[in-house]
Amino acid sequence: MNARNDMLGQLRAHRPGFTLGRKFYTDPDYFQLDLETIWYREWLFAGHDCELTSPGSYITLQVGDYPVIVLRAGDGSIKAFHNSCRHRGSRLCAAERGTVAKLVCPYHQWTYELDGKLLYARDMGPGFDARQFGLKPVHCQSVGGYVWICLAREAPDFEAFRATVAPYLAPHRLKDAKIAFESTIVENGNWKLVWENNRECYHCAGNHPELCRTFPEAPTVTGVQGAGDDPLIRAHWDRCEEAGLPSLFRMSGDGQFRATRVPLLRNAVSYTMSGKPAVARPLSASIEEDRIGSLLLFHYPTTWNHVLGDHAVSFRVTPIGPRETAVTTKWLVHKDAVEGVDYRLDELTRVWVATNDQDRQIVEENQRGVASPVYEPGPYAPDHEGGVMQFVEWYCNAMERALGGDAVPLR
Ligand code: 3BY
Ligand code: FES
Ligand code: FE
Repeated sequence: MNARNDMLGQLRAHRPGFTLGRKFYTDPDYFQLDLETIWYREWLFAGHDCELTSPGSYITLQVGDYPVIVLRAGDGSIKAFHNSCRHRGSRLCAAERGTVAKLVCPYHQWTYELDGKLLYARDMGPGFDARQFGLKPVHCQSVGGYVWICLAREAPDFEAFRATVAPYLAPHRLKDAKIAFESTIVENGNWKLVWENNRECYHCAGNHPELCRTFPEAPTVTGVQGAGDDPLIRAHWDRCEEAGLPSLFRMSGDGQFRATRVPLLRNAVSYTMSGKPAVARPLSASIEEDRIGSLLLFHYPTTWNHVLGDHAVSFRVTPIGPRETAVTTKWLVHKDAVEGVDYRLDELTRVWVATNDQDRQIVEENQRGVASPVYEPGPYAPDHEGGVMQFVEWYCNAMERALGGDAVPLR
C-alpha cells in the first residue's frame, strides 16, 4: 500500500480524543506527506517586517526542500523568492540574514534586482533572453508586523486571517520594533509533538517554574473554549476593550488560527521573574492601560505568539525531519529601546529561554516514548487538553481533505 492510502486509512481510524498513531510521529513517508499537504500549501510565518529595515535587507528560511529568501525591495515592499538561481540552481543567499544591493549568485555571479529581475549574466550568448530567467516568486503578505509566505502555486485565502488579527496587532506597533534577541533550538521530536505540547498547560505546573510565576495554567487561557464564565478573563477583556484593545477570543472556522488577550497572574505585566516589565520603554506609547496581559495568537502550522505591553515573543516552527523540529524564538522590543539602559537581555529572555528548554526536553521524551513499538494512542484530558485535541482535529481534517480528494498534492 502506498503511504498516502495508508495514512488515509489511519486518519479515518483515528479515535477523536486520543493521540495519533505512532507513524504520524516517526514515519519518513508520513513526514513527506505532512510537508506536501500542509507545509507546501499553507501560509507560513516567516519573520517580522522590522527585521527588513531597508531595501536589500533579507532573511532566509528553509521549508522542507524549499530554500526561501524574504527581502525588502527597492520600493519598500516585502517580497519573497525561491532562493535558487535560475542558472544552475545554486542557492543565492546562504546567510540567515543580511543586506545586499543586488542579489548576486556566488557561483557564476548572475545578478538579480531586488524585485527578482535578472539584470546581469555574463557571456550567455546572443540568443539569451534575461527576461525568461527572473527569480521565482513566493506568495508573501504582511500583517501587523508579521511576514507570511506560501509556497503553493495558488495560495489559500489570506484576507480572513488579516481581517481578524490586524485589529488585535495594530495597537502594538510591531513594525516599530526591533529584534532584541533570537534563538533557534532543535528539538528531537516531530513537529506535531511540538504543537501538542504548546497547546496545553496541563504540563506547566510540573515543568515550568519560571513561566508559572506569571502565566496562568487555566485551560480557559491556553485552550480553545474561550473564557466560558471565567470572571477574571471577562473582566480583563472588558478593561482592555475599554482601553481600545481588541481582546475577545476569536478563532477561525477551520481552527487554523486564534487570537485572544489573557490576563497574567497577580497583576504581572511581563514574563519576568518578578512580573514587572523587562523593558522600560513600552512597545507602543499609545497604549495607556498597563495591565493588558498577553495577546495570544497561534496560526498552524508555524507560529504561536505572546504580545505584551513591554515586549513581544514570537515562535516559529520548522520541520526538519520526522523526529526533528527547529523552534525559533524572537524577542521584540521598541526599536529605540537601548540594551543595558531600557532592558537587560538576561532579564528579558530568562523565562522563555528556560521554558523553551524545558519544552524541548518534554518533546524529546515524548518522541522517544511514542517511537516505542508498544506505544498506542492514549486519551487526552478533556478539560486541560482541549487545545491539543483541537490541533489534532485541525491536522486530521487538513490531511484528510487533501489526501481524500483525487488531486495529487500541489508542488
Ligand atoms: O506558549 C504557550 O502559549 C503555551 C501555553 C501554555 C504552555 N505554553 C507555554
Ligand atoms: Fe547561479 Fe551559476 S548557478 S550564477
Ligand atoms: Fe511548555
